[in-house]
Amino acid sequence: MTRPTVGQVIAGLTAAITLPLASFSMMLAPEAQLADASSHREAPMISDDPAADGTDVYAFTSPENNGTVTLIYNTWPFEDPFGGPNFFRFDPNVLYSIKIDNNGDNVQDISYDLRFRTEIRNRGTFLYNTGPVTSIDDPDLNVRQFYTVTRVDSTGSRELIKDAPVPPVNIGPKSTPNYAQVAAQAIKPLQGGGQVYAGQRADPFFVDVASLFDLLTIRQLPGNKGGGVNALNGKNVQTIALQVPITQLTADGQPVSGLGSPNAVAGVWATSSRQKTAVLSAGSVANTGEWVQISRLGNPLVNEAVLPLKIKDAFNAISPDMDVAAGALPLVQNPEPARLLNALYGIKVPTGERDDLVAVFLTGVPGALLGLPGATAPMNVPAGKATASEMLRLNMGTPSTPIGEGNRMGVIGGDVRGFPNGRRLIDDVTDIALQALAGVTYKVVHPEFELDPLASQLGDGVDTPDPAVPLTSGFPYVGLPFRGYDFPQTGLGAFPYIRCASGQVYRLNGDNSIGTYVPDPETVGTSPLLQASNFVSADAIRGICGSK
Ligand SMILES: [Ca+2]
Ligand SMILES: [Ca+2]
Ligand SMILES: [Ca+2]
Ligand SMILES: [Ca+2]
Repeated sequence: MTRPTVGQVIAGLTAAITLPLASFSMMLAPEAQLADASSHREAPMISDDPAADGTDVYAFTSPENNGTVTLIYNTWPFEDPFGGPNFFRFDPNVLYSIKIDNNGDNVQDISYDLRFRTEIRNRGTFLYNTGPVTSIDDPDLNVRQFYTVTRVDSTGSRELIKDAPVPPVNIGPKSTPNYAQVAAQAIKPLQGGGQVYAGQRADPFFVDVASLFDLLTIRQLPGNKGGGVNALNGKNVQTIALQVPITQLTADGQPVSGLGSPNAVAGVWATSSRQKTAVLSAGSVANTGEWVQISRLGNPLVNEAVLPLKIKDAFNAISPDMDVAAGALPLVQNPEPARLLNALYGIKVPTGERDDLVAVFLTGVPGALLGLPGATAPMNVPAGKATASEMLRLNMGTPSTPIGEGNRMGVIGGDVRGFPNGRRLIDDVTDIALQALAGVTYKVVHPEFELDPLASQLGDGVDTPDPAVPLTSGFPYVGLPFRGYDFPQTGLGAFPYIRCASGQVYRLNGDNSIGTYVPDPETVGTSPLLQASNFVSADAIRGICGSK
């Protein structure tokens, strides 16, 4: 791995700073990325390389497997469910890594590295699958991916699994008729304990990107009463999920005895890297040389919410221990988006240096501040020196949250099992960030601060992952992918028929009202039939069908 020196990074930044910044409206643009989809397309360079673009990182104590932590790294922002004949996949030329700092010095101690390869059974066809794929090793799956997980630490590197299968993408009723079953077969045990899954899933993130990107518009102010549109509805991602024993993550190899245990806090971030040189020739590309990090993601929203364009690409290339030298600290201490909240909505934001945001994003939050039991409870401040460096920090002594439970506002909602203590799939990091920027976390550190009444009501009006693809109660927890066949969503007008809850089929009128009864549904043939599915809720169907 080539690590740029601090000098190189600063030289690059200085060069970038000299770029002209024209008008005020142009200067608003980076700030308006305040609530970008977590890390979907957050920086100019990586937004041209979606296979490597990390969208979200999650780290939480596992709901059903005590003594383990689940680490999730998603890539491929805004991935459509359809996409044949060459469907979305992991890039065999990318090194995907999930990294851990377990002793609070901001330097990685463990890296879980994944490399993928693609295998094609029959090159004489254009088909991805030559028949229904009903099991993970179904011979009808023509284009297959396999991967290796390697754990790297100070003692060397060790393969935890080799040639683990990636499930097919979720294509449609003919190609992938029993998708959930096939996907479940792709969950594989890791040597030494734990398990892994790598494959397409529904993007569990939720955010009203379309609105927030329109100069931070909140559709229904102040944002805590719904009314947002989830831009990730109907979008998939490529998910890498690892579930590993806590004893393999702690510095001393011992279990974590509780929140106050000195080995409890793990810093987590994920990276994508490509080899230094790609040589193009007709019909092929040869990659050689050292690995260069091109995507980095720990906390959601930092590179998009806090960092300006001049530093975004460099931030993706450096490791957390270089953050202060790269100038990230003052940017977090005095974040532009907070000023934007003031300028656009008149919210009275804190004016002092934001030590609260430094704790949330860079150093961890002391448990004493939150009134956690035991004066030494660190919440998610690592033992040793908690110097500023951006990573997700999880206290591995945190009791797990069963899927379907927990407060989406995490710590500021009184639920210390959630963000910024690691990050669960349900954590509404957009609303948390908006409220934190407006001063809710500042008030915790500075009780004398007079909080604007609007601050704790801010949000984007989208509160949960898409309920059409529910989180799974077991590993890997991320919902099954949207099915390509059901997209694009062309509106109900594309459906001449509807199947109501009774199971009976009716004609659907042009104005989406229910029409005449179809006594023999066979006559519908292959006409599109509107029914409760991944993207039409049972409620919507009931709304049209009434009592039928
Ligand atoms: Ca990203
Ligand atoms: Ca370390
Ligand atoms: Ca088959
Ligand atoms: Ca939200």
